[in-house]
Amino acid sequence: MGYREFLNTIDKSIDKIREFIDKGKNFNVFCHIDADGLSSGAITSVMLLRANTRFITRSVRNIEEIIEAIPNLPPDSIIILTDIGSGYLNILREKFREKSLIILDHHQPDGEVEEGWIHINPHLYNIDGAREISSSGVAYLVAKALSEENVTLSPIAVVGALGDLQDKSSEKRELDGLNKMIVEDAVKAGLIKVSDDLLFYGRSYRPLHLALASTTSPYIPTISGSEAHAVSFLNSLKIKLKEDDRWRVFAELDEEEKKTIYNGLMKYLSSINFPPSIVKELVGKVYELTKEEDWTPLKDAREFSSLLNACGKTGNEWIGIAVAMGSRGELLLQAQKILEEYRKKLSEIMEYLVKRDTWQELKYIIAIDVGTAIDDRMVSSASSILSSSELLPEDKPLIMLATRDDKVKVSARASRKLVAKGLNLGFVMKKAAERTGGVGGGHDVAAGAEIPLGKKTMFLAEADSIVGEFLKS
Ligand SMILES: [Mn+2]
Repeated sequence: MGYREFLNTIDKSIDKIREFIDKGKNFNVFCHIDADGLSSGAITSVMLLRANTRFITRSVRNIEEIIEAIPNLPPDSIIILTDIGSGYLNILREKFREKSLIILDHHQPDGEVEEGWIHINPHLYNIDGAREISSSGVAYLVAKALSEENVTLSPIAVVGALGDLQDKSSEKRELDGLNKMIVEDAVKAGLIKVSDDLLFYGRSYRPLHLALASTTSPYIPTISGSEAHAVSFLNSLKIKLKEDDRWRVFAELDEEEKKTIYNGLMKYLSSINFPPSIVKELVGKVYELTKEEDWTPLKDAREFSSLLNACGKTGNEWIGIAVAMGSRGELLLQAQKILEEYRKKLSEIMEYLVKRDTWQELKYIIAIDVGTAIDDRMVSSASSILSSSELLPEDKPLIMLATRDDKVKVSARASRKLVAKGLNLGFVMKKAAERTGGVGGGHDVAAGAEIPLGKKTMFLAEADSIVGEFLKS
């Protein structure tokens, strides 16, 4: 659908971007703080660096931070927004009509852009921005159109797409659509190797029990986060953890052993009253970054994206951007430490959430209000894990709320089945936020909002009734 048109538009906008570069303009890049946001920020930064421009890149939590920052920029600087912006075109246009904006995003667009602005968004060409391409992919296509040398950035575009869980639309976890074209670029350039396997975390370098305990996508109740449970589970299946004195890793298991683990997990899950189909999420394509060291999380594109996500959600965005731009050494060690701590915290959060004490079942939605118990920046990761692990009823979307200062951060996720029935969470978040004095938007399967603290109950009631309207019709 519309691929050619989309790519043509990118080609056309390149002339304008090149003109800005030739005129020696200053660039200011704003990117969102999740893995796709930092990846797209890094891709744009490398593109500008290679074009010998002067630029500053910064990450932002939300659109407000951009709206506050723009008036303080040098008056003739070029402003690039990545992984944020398309959902707020009217506000941007109202406030910054006279500025030059370039928006590289994949969220559902709302409103029109000012004439002369560049707005690259797959939705404008009937391409599904929730599944077929991420903002990192958009930034990558722009960078590649500007200069062929930027093909080296294709693995980072893959990392960004996986960070946004764009591999979840297919039966087996695999990137599709324009993402697949980008994967092919990376494969052709010898930068990525694709294979089929079980997607355990650290499959090529973590001891089996640690890899199993570290896997959170899907989240395996009572095993994810617990080394002791992982060990006793593997022992019960008579899987050898060691070969002589060396710990074995998943990548070296034979097919028979992999099958034993897969079937063993299904049996185990049904024995503790969880759906055995959770393990289906373990099967898919592995995207390996061939040039990375074997023993780092950068080797596996999904782990690379968790590393960026961890940096972004703990106030270490710049470390993530630097690593995605190519820094290694001391910075990578720091990033790995951040990742380990983040994963520990996330697994504590998941343990708390799967107990279901905090869940509230409304007519059409499941609401979880964590108050200040969970950092608002971690809420979207937690809701992604919950929703992707079949821990939720398939027929109700999840709406999670966390409080920071006088604001409530909302994160919403829907199953593929609900989206197939016509539910669009981006629309739900936008409408419910509008009616309660906040802002919201996103994708059909995953969306978010920010609302004033006193409006939680009203917001949930609005969301419940809007979801109901979608599902009744
Ligand atoms: Mn994104």
